[in-house]
Amino acid sequence: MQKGQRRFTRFFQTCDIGGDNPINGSIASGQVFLESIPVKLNSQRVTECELLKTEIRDLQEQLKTLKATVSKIQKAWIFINGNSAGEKTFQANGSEGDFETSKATCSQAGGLLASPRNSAENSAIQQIVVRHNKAAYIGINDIQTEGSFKYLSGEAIGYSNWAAGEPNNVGGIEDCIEVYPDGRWNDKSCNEKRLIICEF
Ligand SMILES: [Ca+2]
Ligand SMILES: [Ca+2]
Repeated sequence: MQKGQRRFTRFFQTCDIGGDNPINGSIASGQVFLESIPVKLNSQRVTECELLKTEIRDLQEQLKTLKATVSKIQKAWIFINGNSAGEKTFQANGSEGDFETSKATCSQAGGLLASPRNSAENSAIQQIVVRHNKAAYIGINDIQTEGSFKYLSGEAIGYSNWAAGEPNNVGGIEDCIEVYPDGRWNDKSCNEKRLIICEF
């Protein structure tokens, strides 16, 4: 998008658009209200200004097409094996691993081990667990301080969905969390083999 950004900058300079112009706010959404621009320029700059307007319109068209294409690919991708909740997409490719392997696998794929922050996200994870008929680790643990469950970022959790009687830290070694097919959580040893679900 750098090329496009340079065009916008040139457009604003050429067409005398100030930094505090109200149309600035609409650029982020990919729309510029070209017709509302007050133009009091010499003819050469007006010509260049018009040219830039055309180029920006072309870019807007390209952006629209690109967005539509990305949206289709995203839907197809989710259809194959994933689920979405809000901004997140959850994916599993059927591979399994212990907690560290799961974490590394998702990280290598450019994502994060699934870390549900609300019931919608937990439900999306649950559906994948059901589909694969295999419990999965999530990106939450109390490895650092017993009983203090945190996300991989170190942030304390604000949402949980424990099964009855959990977390119980059986044998003093249950510091990771698995999600059951009913969506409930159980604290579990980090060394079991579980379905790997990543979020993107
Ligand atoms: Ca524990
Ligand atoms: Ca447990």
